[in-house]
Amino acid sequence: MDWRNQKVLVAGLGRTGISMLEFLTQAGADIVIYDAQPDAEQLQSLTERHQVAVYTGDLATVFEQHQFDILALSPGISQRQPAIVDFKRAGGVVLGDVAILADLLESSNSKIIAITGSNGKTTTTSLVGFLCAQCGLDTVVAGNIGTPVLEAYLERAGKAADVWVLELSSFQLETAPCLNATAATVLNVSEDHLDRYDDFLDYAHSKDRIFRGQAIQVLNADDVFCHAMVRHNRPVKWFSLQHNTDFWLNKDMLCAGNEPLLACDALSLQGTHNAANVLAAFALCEAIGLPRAQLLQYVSTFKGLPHRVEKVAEVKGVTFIDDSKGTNVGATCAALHGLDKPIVLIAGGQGKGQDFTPLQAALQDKARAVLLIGVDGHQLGAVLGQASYPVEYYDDLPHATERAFELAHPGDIVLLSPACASYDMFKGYAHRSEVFIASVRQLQGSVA
Ligand code: UMA
Ligand code: ADP
Repeated sequence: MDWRNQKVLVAGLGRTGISMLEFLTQAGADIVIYDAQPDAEQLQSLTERHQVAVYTGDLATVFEQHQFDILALSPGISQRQPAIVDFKRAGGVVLGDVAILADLLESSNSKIIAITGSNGKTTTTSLVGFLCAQCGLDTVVAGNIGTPVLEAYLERAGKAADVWVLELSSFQLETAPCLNATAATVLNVSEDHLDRYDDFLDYAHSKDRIFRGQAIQVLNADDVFCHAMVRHNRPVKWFSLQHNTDFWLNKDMLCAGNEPLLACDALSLQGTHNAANVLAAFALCEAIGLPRAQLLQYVSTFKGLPHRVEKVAEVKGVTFIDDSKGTNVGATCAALHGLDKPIVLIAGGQGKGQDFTPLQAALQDKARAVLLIGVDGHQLGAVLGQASYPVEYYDDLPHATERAFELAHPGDIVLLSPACASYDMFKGYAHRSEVFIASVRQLQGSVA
């Protein structure tokens, strides 16, 4: 795409917005910036590097004052707000950073592996990136995982990569009309971000956009939404924790059809949900031509990521596990399912409009107690009804952690897996982990 003299409004001054600004400036676009509430630090670093008009406050006013051809939108901003709906209705084009990258890579020989899903995106993206790099490919890992795709593109300074491994959120997919990945997956679909979508189906539909183009589809045979996403006349590779399919889990053995690949014990990654992530990673890597023998050689050396069902400490026989990245109901259910000891669960935070009901069954016969925090803690507690285990509410995480230790018996697990976002009480999920781990360390000190 020729950006020269295009009038572009870059909306959002987070990492994505800055990367779009940097790229579009180099590409010769005529840029104006918008952010509803930029912080002082963002503004200072921007004005040090760019001479560009910055608008804040009401987006509709900016559209009234200027004419734009294109709105380059950050993923945190919903394009369903009336000002953007009107802009599109008047013929304006809305694009995100992933669409810009897709256009840049269109005529290159680089492969793209695209990964979305409600849960397991970061783990699978990291694993696929690791396997590609170990197999000798010049690999870029970017997207929702943390590094905006255009930041990664600019860092390469024009050097083509063999493969781009992209973690894509539903927000990023909304503004990516056609990615044309080489291989793409929807790992699973469970409720999340319902504060931004009309309903569950609307959210699922945004994930399906990852298959636009000609991508080989890698789909979860255990997920009803994935079945609805099959494109005809296109290769599909299925993975499953239940059924004999292209890549599946047969008891404790990862298999490809009838061929045993690897025992789960050989993996550093724990839990059946991670077996699903590994199977999907195999399917994606093979889809771009990586040899199975090499994948098998490297997969067991991949270490998991922090804050995802990660053991923190054992104190007087009680194991503390940090799953702060369990930010929706599906993730917390998967974490509970994968642990086979009595559990004191610490949960709660911002519920994002989710239905908490599936937690009831997941906690049945497993919960020693449930301790709830955060703005939607009471809403979560309400669905547990007349539970056979104590359900208590706390104003902060350190007190909940202390109480969890009191309630746990030796041999039990204290699991932080909130099923909620963290922003009501913390700077993010990593900060929530920090507070949890500090509380555990304090308990350790007090019993030593
Ligand atoms: N803003 C507005 N108007 C709004 C909302 C936000 O002006 O209505 C402004 C804010 O004031 C802020 C800026 O937008 O200055 C932030 O933009 P952003 O929220 O798009 O954040 P980025 O820093 O660009 O980070 C984004 C992703 N954030 C979101 O999708 C919310 C990051 O995912 C991602 O790592 C990064 O791009 C690089 O691709 C984070 C996330 O929470 C980790 N993702 C969600 C998830 O994983 O569940 C989808
Ligand atoms: P995402 O990037 O999609 O949030 P992560 O890989 O960061 O996913 O994992 C977040 C949490 O989701 C984990 O801590 C775990 O509780 C849960 N999880 C991971 N993989 C899966 C999966 N395949 N199915 C269900 N839950 C999962």
